[in-house]
Amino acid sequence: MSKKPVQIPPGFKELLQEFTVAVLREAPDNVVDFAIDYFTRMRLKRMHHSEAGGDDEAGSEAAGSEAESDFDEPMPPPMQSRGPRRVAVAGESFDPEKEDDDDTPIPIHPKTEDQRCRLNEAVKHILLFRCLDEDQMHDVINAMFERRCQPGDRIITQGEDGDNFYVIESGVYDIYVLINGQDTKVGKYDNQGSFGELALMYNAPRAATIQCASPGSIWAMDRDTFRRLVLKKAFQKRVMYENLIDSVPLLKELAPYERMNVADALKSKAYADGDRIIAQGEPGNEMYFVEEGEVRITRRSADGDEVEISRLQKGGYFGELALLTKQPRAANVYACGGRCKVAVLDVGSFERLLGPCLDIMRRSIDNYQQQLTSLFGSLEAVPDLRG
Ligand code: 1OR
Repeated sequence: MSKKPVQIPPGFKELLQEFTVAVLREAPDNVVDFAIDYFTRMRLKRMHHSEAGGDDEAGSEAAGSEAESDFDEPMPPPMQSRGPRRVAVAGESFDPEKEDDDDTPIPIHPKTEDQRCRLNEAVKHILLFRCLDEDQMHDVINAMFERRCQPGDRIITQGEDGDNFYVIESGVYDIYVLINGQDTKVGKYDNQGSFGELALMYNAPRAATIQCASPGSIWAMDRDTFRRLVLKKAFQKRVMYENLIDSVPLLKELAPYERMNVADALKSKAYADGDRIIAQGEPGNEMYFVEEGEVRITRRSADGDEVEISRLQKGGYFGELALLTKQPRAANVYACGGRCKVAVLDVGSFERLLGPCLDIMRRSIDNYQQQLTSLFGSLEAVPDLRG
Protein backbone atom coordinates (compact mmCIF):
# COMPACT_ATOMS: atom_id res chain seq x y z
CA MET A 1 0.00 0.00 0.00
CA SER A 2 1.61 3.27 -1.03
CA LYS A 3 1.43 6.09 1.47
CA LYS A 4 0.93 9.63 0.20
CA PRO A 5 3.89 11.76 1.38
CA VAL A 6 2.91 14.42 3.89
CA GLN A 7 3.20 17.85 2.29
CA ILE A 8 3.80 20.81 4.58
CA PRO A 9 2.33 23.85 2.85
CA PRO A 10 4.85 26.61 2.14
CA GLY A 11 4.96 29.18 4.92
CA PHE A 12 3.12 26.97 7.40
CA LYS A 13 6.13 26.57 9.73
CA GLU A 14 6.80 30.34 9.78
CA LEU A 15 3.13 30.99 10.42
CA LEU A 16 3.09 28.70 13.44
CA GLN A 17 6.36 30.15 14.73
CA GLU A 18 5.08 33.72 14.50
CA PHE A 19 1.80 32.77 16.11
CA THR A 20 3.59 30.94 18.94
CA VAL A 21 5.79 33.95 19.61
CA ALA A 22 2.70 36.18 19.70
CA VAL A 23 0.97 33.85 22.18
CA LEU A 24 4.02 33.74 24.44
CA ARG A 25 4.48 37.49 24.28
CA GLU A 26 0.85 38.41 24.94
CA ALA A 27 -0.02 35.50 27.24
CA PRO A 28 -3.74 35.76 26.43
CA ASP A 29 -6.32 34.36 28.85
CA ASN A 30 -8.24 32.76 26.03
CA VAL A 31 -5.99 31.34 23.33
CA VAL A 32 -8.88 30.50 20.96
CA ASP A 33 -10.18 34.07 21.02
CA PHE A 34 -6.64 35.33 20.62
CA ALA A 35 -6.02 33.05 17.62
CA ILE A 36 -9.19 34.20 15.88
CA ASP A 37 -8.27 37.81 16.46
CA TYR A 38 -4.66 37.22 15.35
CA PHE A 39 -5.53 35.52 12.06
CA THR A 40 -8.34 37.97 11.28
CA ARG A 41 -5.87 40.81 11.57
CA MET A 42 -3.36 38.97 9.43
CA ARG A 43 -6.00 38.46 6.80
CA LEU A 44 -7.07 42.11 6.89
CA LYS A 45 -3.47 43.28 6.62
CA ARG A 46 -2.88 40.97 3.70
CA MET A 47 -6.00 42.20 1.92
CA HIS A 48 -4.94 45.78 2.49
CA HIS A 49 -1.42 45.03 1.36
CA SER A 50 -2.45 43.39 -1.89
CA GLU A 51 -4.86 46.27 -2.45
CA ALA A 52 -1.91 48.66 -2.13
CA GLY A 53 0.02 46.48 -4.61
CA GLY A 54 2.76 45.50 -2.15
CA ASP A 55 4.60 42.24 -1.72
CA ASP A 56 4.02 40.28 1.41
CA GLU A 57 6.74 38.50 3.32
CA ALA A 58 6.98 34.88 2.24
CA GLY A 59 5.66 33.59 5.54
CA SER A 60 2.67 35.83 5.84
CA GLU A 61 1.80 35.52 2.17
CA ALA A 62 1.52 31.78 2.42
CA ALA A 63 -0.22 32.11 5.75
CA GLY A 64 -2.64 34.56 4.25
CA SER A 65 -3.66 32.30 1.44
CA GLU A 66 -4.20 29.47 3.88
CA ALA A 67 -6.29 31.75 6.02
CA GLU A 68 -8.28 32.95 3.03
CA SER A 69 -9.73 29.54 2.32
CA ASP A 70 -9.89 28.06 5.79
CA PHE A 71 -10.67 30.92 8.06
CA ASP A 72 -14.03 32.49 7.69
CA GLU A 73 -15.13 33.51 11.15
CA PRO A 74 -14.30 37.15 11.75
CA MET A 75 -15.22 37.51 15.40
CA PRO A 76 -14.44 35.88 18.71
CA PRO A 77 -15.76 33.95 20.48
CA PRO A 78 -15.89 31.25 17.83
CA MET A 79 -19.20 31.39 16.06
CA GLN A 80 -19.98 28.30 14.12
CA SER A 81 -21.35 28.76 10.68
CA ARG A 82 -24.85 27.36 10.20
CA GLY A 83 -26.09 26.10 6.90
CA PRO A 84 -24.32 26.02 3.56
CA ARG A 85 -22.28 28.95 2.33
CA ARG A 86 -23.03 30.69 -0.93
CA VAL A 87 -19.90 29.55 -2.71
CA ALA A 88 -19.70 32.34 -5.23
CA VAL A 89 -19.68 34.91 -2.44
CA ALA A 90 -17.32 33.01 -0.20
CA GLY A 91 -14.81 32.65 -3.01
CA GLU A 92 -14.93 36.30 -4.03
CA SER A 93 -11.77 38.20 -3.26
CA PHE A 94 -11.67 41.68 -1.86
CA ASP A 95 -11.24 43.99 -4.80
CA PRO A 96 -12.53 47.48 -4.11
CA GLU A 97 -11.43 48.67 -7.56
CA LYS A 98 -13.75 46.10 -9.10
CA GLU A 99 -16.62 47.55 -7.09
CA ASP A 100 -15.75 50.99 -8.50
CA ASP A 101 -15.65 49.76 -12.09
CA ASP A 102 -19.26 48.70 -12.03
CA ASP A 103 -21.13 51.35 -14.00
CA THR A 104 -24.66 50.03 -13.58
CA PRO A 105 -26.69 52.82 -11.97
CA ILE A 106 -27.01 52.93 -8.18
CA PRO A 107 -30.58 51.81 -7.34
CA ILE A 108 -33.04 54.54 -6.40
CA HIS A 109 -35.86 53.58 -4.05
CA PRO A 110 -38.45 56.38 -4.19
CA LYS A 111 -39.35 57.89 -0.82
CA THR A 112 -42.00 60.18 0.59
CA GLU A 113 -40.85 63.44 2.15
CA ASP A 114 -41.55 61.97 5.57
CA GLN A 115 -39.45 58.88 4.84
CA ARG A 116 -36.57 60.99 3.53
CA CYS A 117 -36.61 63.12 6.70
CA ARG A 118 -36.67 60.09 8.98
CA LEU A 119 -33.87 58.41 7.05
CA ASN A 120 -31.73 61.56 7.02
CA GLU A 121 -32.04 61.67 10.79
CA ALA A 122 -31.21 57.97 11.23
CA VAL A 123 -28.03 58.06 9.09
CA LYS A 124 -26.59 61.04 10.96
CA HIS A 125 -25.20 58.80 13.67
CA ILE A 126 -23.96 55.94 11.54
CA LEU A 127 -20.24 55.57 12.09
CA LEU A 128 -19.63 53.63 8.88
CA PHE A 129 -20.95 56.54 6.83
CA ARG A 130 -18.52 59.02 8.34
CA CYS A 131 -16.03 58.27 5.60
CA LEU A 132 -18.45 59.37 2.84
CA ASP A 133 -18.79 62.80 1.23
CA GLU A 134 -22.05 64.62 0.46
CA ASP A 135 -22.57 63.13 -3.01
CA GLN A 136 -21.91 59.64 -1.75
CA MET A 137 -24.37 60.19 1.10
CA HIS A 138 -26.95 61.30 -1.45
CA ASP A 139 -26.53 57.96 -3.27
CA VAL A 140 -26.74 56.11 0.05
CA ILE A 141 -30.06 57.77 0.92
CA ASN A 142 -31.48 56.98 -2.53
CA ALA A 143 -30.38 53.35 -2.33
CA MET A 144 -31.96 52.53 1.04
CA PHE A 145 -35.39 51.02 1.47
CA GLU A 146 -37.60 50.80 4.53
CA ARG A 147 -38.55 47.66 6.39
CA ARG A 148 -41.03 47.68 9.27
CA CYS A 149 -40.31 45.12 11.99
CA GLN A 150 -42.38 43.36 14.61
CA PRO A 151 -41.14 41.62 17.77
CA GLY A 152 -39.84 38.17 16.89
CA ASP A 153 -38.87 39.08 13.30
CA ARG A 154 -35.42 37.68 12.52
CA ILE A 155 -33.58 40.19 10.42
CA ILE A 156 -30.26 38.35 10.30
CA THR A 157 -29.43 34.73 11.09
CA GLN A 158 -25.93 33.80 12.17
CA GLY A 159 -24.11 31.62 9.64
CA GLU A 160 -26.15 32.71 6.62
CA ASP A 161 -24.83 34.78 3.71
CA GLY A 162 -25.14 38.52 3.90
CA ASP A 163 -27.85 40.16 1.78
CA ASN A 164 -28.28 43.66 3.23
CA PHE A 165 -26.75 46.24 5.52
CA TYR A 166 -29.23 47.84 7.96
CA VAL A 167 -29.60 51.21 9.67
CA ILE A 168 -31.96 51.44 12.63
CA GLU A 169 -34.53 54.20 12.69
CA SER A 170 -36.53 52.91 15.66
CA GLY A 171 -37.14 49.77 17.69
CA VAL A 172 -35.08 47.44 19.84
CA TYR A 173 -33.07 44.63 18.22
CA ASP A 174 -31.46 41.85 20.23
CA ILE A 175 -28.05 40.41 19.29
CA TYR A 176 -27.56 36.66 19.69
CA VAL A 177 -24.42 34.66 19.18
CA LEU A 178 -24.09 30.86 19.17
CA ILE A 179 -22.11 29.89 22.24
CA ASN A 180 -21.72 26.15 22.82
CA GLY A 181 -24.53 25.53 20.37
CA GLN A 182 -26.95 27.85 22.19
CA ASP A 183 -28.24 31.17 20.85
CA THR A 184 -27.08 33.50 23.59
CA LYS A 185 -28.09 37.13 23.89
CA VAL A 186 -24.92 39.25 23.98
CA GLY A 187 -26.33 42.73 23.52
CA LYS A 188 -28.98 44.86 21.88
CA TYR A 189 -29.45 47.91 19.70
CA ASP A 190 -31.79 50.41 21.32
CA ASN A 191 -33.40 52.69 18.74
CA GLN A 192 -30.11 53.54 17.02
CA GLY A 193 -27.10 52.11 15.27
CA SER A 194 -26.50 49.84 12.32
CA PHE A 195 -25.71 46.18 11.75
CA GLY A 196 -24.99 43.61 9.06
CA GLU A 197 -21.81 45.18 7.70
CA LEU A 198 -19.39 42.40 8.64
CA ALA A 199 -20.60 39.72 6.26
CA LEU A 200 -20.65 42.24 3.43
CA MET A 201 -17.24 43.74 4.19
CA TYR A 202 -15.34 40.53 4.82
CA ASN A 203 -17.26 38.05 2.65
CA ALA A 204 -17.95 36.01 5.74
CA PRO A 205 -21.12 34.35 7.02
CA ARG A 206 -23.28 36.41 9.35
CA ALA A 207 -21.45 36.66 12.68
CA ALA A 208 -24.54 37.10 14.86
CA THR A 209 -28.32 36.81 14.80
CA ILE A 210 -30.36 39.99 15.01
CA GLN A 211 -33.98 39.75 16.13
CA CYS A 212 -36.54 42.49 16.61
CA ALA A 213 -37.65 42.90 20.25
CA SER A 214 -39.99 45.91 19.96
CA PRO A 215 -41.79 47.28 16.89
CA GLY A 216 -39.70 49.56 14.75
CA SER A 217 -38.38 50.53 11.40
CA ILE A 218 -35.05 49.80 9.75
CA TRP A 219 -33.51 50.91 6.46
CA ALA A 220 -31.75 48.38 4.26
CA MET A 221 -29.13 48.69 1.54
CA ASP A 222 -28.46 45.69 -0.68
CA ARG A 223 -25.10 43.96 -0.61
CA ASP A 224 -23.86 45.08 -4.04
CA THR A 225 -24.74 48.69 -3.41
CA PHE A 226 -23.11 48.59 0.01
CA ARG A 227 -19.95 47.21 -1.52
CA ARG A 228 -19.90 49.88 -4.20
CA LEU A 229 -20.77 52.86 -2.05
CA VAL A 230 -19.33 52.13 1.37
CA LEU A 231 -16.97 49.17 1.38
CA LYS A 232 -13.74 50.61 0.03
CA LYS A 233 -13.64 53.70 2.20
CA ALA A 234 -14.90 52.02 5.34
CA PHE A 235 -12.51 49.13 4.90
CA GLN A 236 -9.54 51.41 4.35
CA LYS A 237 -10.47 53.37 7.44
CA ARG A 238 -10.62 50.24 9.60
CA VAL A 239 -7.22 49.11 8.36
CA MET A 240 -5.76 52.59 8.76
CA TYR A 241 -6.75 52.85 12.43
CA GLU A 242 -6.06 49.22 13.25
CA ASN A 243 -2.40 50.00 13.90
CA LEU A 244 -3.18 52.94 16.12
CA ILE A 245 -5.83 51.05 18.07
CA ASP A 246 -3.37 48.21 18.62
CA SER A 247 -0.87 50.66 20.04
CA VAL A 248 -3.25 52.05 22.69
CA PRO A 249 -3.07 49.87 25.81
CA LEU A 250 -6.40 51.28 27.04
CA LEU A 251 -8.26 49.89 24.02
CA LYS A 252 -7.06 46.34 24.72
CA GLU A 253 -10.13 46.21 26.97
CA LEU A 254 -12.36 46.17 23.90
CA ALA A 255 -13.41 43.10 21.95
CA PRO A 256 -12.25 43.06 18.30
CA TYR A 257 -15.75 43.95 17.11
CA GLU A 258 -15.84 46.92 19.46
CA ARG A 259 -12.41 48.05 18.24
CA MET A 260 -13.68 48.09 14.65
CA ASN A 261 -16.49 50.39 15.73
CA VAL A 262 -13.94 52.72 17.30
CA ALA A 263 -12.03 52.75 14.00
CA ASP A 264 -15.23 53.78 12.18
CA ALA A 265 -15.76 56.62 14.63
CA LEU A 266 -12.26 58.15 14.62
CA LYS A 267 -11.13 61.03 12.48
CA SER A 268 -7.60 62.39 12.21
CA LYS A 269 -6.41 65.94 12.75
CA ALA A 270 -2.88 67.23 12.15
CA TYR A 271 -1.23 70.03 14.16
CA ALA A 272 1.96 72.05 13.81
CA ASP A 273 4.52 72.52 16.58
CA GLY A 274 3.05 74.70 19.34
CA ASP A 275 -0.61 74.50 18.20
CA ARG A 276 -3.03 74.26 21.08
CA ILE A 277 -5.27 71.19 20.83
CA ILE A 278 -7.11 71.66 24.13
CA ALA A 279 -7.51 74.83 26.20
CA GLN A 280 -7.81 74.66 29.98
CA GLY A 281 -11.22 75.81 31.24
CA GLU A 282 -13.11 75.19 28.00
CA PRO A 283 -15.88 72.61 27.71
CA GLY A 284 -14.81 69.25 26.34
CA ASN A 285 -16.55 67.32 23.56
CA GLU A 286 -13.82 65.08 22.28
CA MET A 287 -11.19 62.60 23.36
CA TYR A 288 -7.88 62.17 21.51
CA PHE A 289 -5.33 59.44 20.75
CA VAL A 290 -1.79 60.37 19.68
CA GLU A 291 -1.18 58.91 16.23
CA GLU A 292 2.15 60.55 15.38
CA GLY A 293 4.52 62.91 17.15
CA GLU A 294 4.18 64.19 20.69
CA VAL A 295 1.91 66.38 22.82
CA ARG A 296 2.76 68.47 25.85
CA ILE A 297 0.26 68.86 28.70
CA THR A 298 0.40 71.97 30.86
CA ARG A 299 -1.66 73.53 33.63
CA ARG A 300 -1.99 77.16 34.70
CA SER A 301 -1.11 77.71 38.33
CA ALA A 302 -2.92 80.24 40.54
CA ASP A 303 -0.35 82.94 39.67
CA GLY A 304 -0.89 82.38 35.92
CA ASP A 305 2.30 80.45 35.15
CA GLU A 306 1.94 77.45 32.88
CA VAL A 307 3.60 74.35 34.27
CA GLU A 308 4.28 71.27 32.20
CA ILE A 309 2.56 68.21 33.63
CA SER A 310 3.48 65.51 31.16
CA ARG A 311 4.12 64.49 27.56
CA LEU A 312 2.48 61.77 25.51
CA GLN A 313 3.52 59.88 22.40
CA LYS A 314 1.91 57.37 20.06
CA GLY A 315 -0.57 55.19 21.94
CA GLY A 316 -1.21 57.82 24.60
CA TYR A 317 -4.63 59.36 25.03
CA PHE A 318 -5.93 62.61 26.46
CA GLY A 319 -9.10 64.67 26.71
CA GLU A 320 -11.06 61.89 28.41
CA LEU A 321 -11.21 63.58 31.82
CA ALA A 322 -13.70 66.32 30.88
CA LEU A 323 -15.90 63.71 29.20
CA LEU A 324 -15.85 61.49 32.27
CA THR A 325 -16.39 64.22 34.86
CA LYS A 326 -18.46 66.62 32.71
CA GLN A 327 -16.16 69.36 34.01
CA PRO A 328 -14.27 71.97 31.95
CA ARG A 329 -10.88 70.96 30.53
CA ALA A 330 -8.42 70.54 33.42
CA ALA A 331 -5.28 71.28 31.38
CA ASN A 332 -3.88 72.62 28.11
CA VAL A 333 -2.58 70.27 25.46
CA TYR A 334 -0.12 71.42 22.78
CA ALA A 335 1.40 69.73 19.76
CA CYS A 336 5.16 69.68 20.18
CA GLY A 337 8.21 68.74 18.14
CA GLY A 338 7.57 68.02 14.47
CA ARG A 339 4.31 67.02 12.89
CA CYS A 340 1.69 65.87 15.35
CA LYS A 341 -1.32 63.85 14.33
CA VAL A 342 -4.14 62.85 16.63
CA ALA A 343 -7.22 60.68 16.15
CA VAL A 344 -10.36 62.27 17.57
CA LEU A 345 -13.35 60.48 19.13
CA ASP A 346 -16.50 62.56 19.67
CA VAL A 347 -18.28 62.45 23.02
CA GLY A 348 -21.26 60.45 21.67
CA SER A 349 -19.00 57.69 20.37
CA PHE A 350 -16.93 57.88 23.56
CA GLU A 351 -20.03 57.18 25.63
CA ARG A 352 -21.33 54.44 23.35
CA LEU A 353 -18.09 52.64 22.56
CA LEU A 354 -15.69 52.98 25.47
CA GLY A 355 -17.87 51.52 28.25
CA PRO A 356 -15.46 48.61 28.84
CA CYS A 357 -12.55 51.06 29.31
CA LEU A 358 -14.26 53.33 31.82
CA ASP A 359 -12.83 51.64 34.91
CA ILE A 360 -9.26 52.07 33.72
CA MET A 361 -9.88 55.70 32.81
CA ARG A 362 -11.48 56.38 36.17
CA ARG A 363 -8.54 54.78 37.95
CA SER A 364 -6.14 56.98 36.02
CA ILE A 365 -7.87 60.05 37.46
CA ASP A 366 -6.24 59.11 40.77
CA ASN A 367 -2.85 59.19 39.05
CA TYR A 368 -3.56 62.63 37.65
CA GLN A 369 -4.59 63.75 41.12
CA GLN A 370 -1.34 62.52 42.63
CA GLN A 371 0.71 64.17 39.88
CA LEU A 372 -1.13 67.44 40.43
CA THR A 373 -0.58 67.30 44.14
CA SER A 374 3.12 66.69 43.73
CA LEU A 375 3.47 69.54 41.20
CA PHE A 376 1.12 72.13 42.61
CA GLY A 377 0.44 70.90 46.13
CA SER A 378 2.81 73.32 47.80
CA LEU A 379 1.78 76.28 45.59
CA GLU A 380 -2.00 76.27 45.61
CA ALA A 381 -5.08 74.36 46.55
CA VAL A 382 -5.28 71.31 44.29
CA PRO A 383 -8.64 71.00 42.52
CA ASP A 384 -10.58 67.79 42.81
CA LEU A 385 -10.51 66.22 39.34
CA ARG A 386 -13.17 63.63 40.05
CA GLY A 387 -15.92 66.07 39.12
P1 1OR B 1 -22.96 40.54 10.08
O1 1OR B 1 -23.02 40.89 8.66
O2 1OR B 1 -22.01 39.48 10.49
C1 1OR B 1 -24.65 40.13 12.01
O3 1OR B 1 -24.43 40.15 10.60
C2 1OR B 1 -24.31 41.48 12.56
O4 1OR B 1 -24.43 41.65 13.95
C3 1OR B 1 -22.84 41.77 12.32
O5 1OR B 1 -22.62 41.88 10.93
C4 1OR B 1 -22.67 43.02 13.15
O6 1OR B 1 -23.12 44.14 12.42
C5 1OR B 1 -23.65 42.78 14.30
N1 1OR B 1 -19.98 40.26 17.02
C6 1OR B 1 -20.27 40.24 15.70
N2 1OR B 1 -21.24 40.93 15.10
C7 1OR B 1 -22.00 41.70 15.88
C8 1OR B 1 -21.76 41.77 17.27
C9 1OR B 1 -20.73 41.01 17.82
N3 1OR B 1 -22.66 42.63 17.77
C10 1OR B 1 -23.40 43.07 16.75
N4 1OR B 1 -23.02 42.51 15.60
N5 1OR B 1 -20.45 41.00 19.19
C11 1OR B 1 -21.33 41.56 20.17
C12 1OR B 1 -20.82 42.78 20.84
C13 1OR B 1 -21.88 43.26 21.82
C14 1OR B 1 -19.34 40.23 19.70
C15 1OR B 1 -19.90 38.89 20.10
C16 1OR B 1 -18.96 38.05 20.83
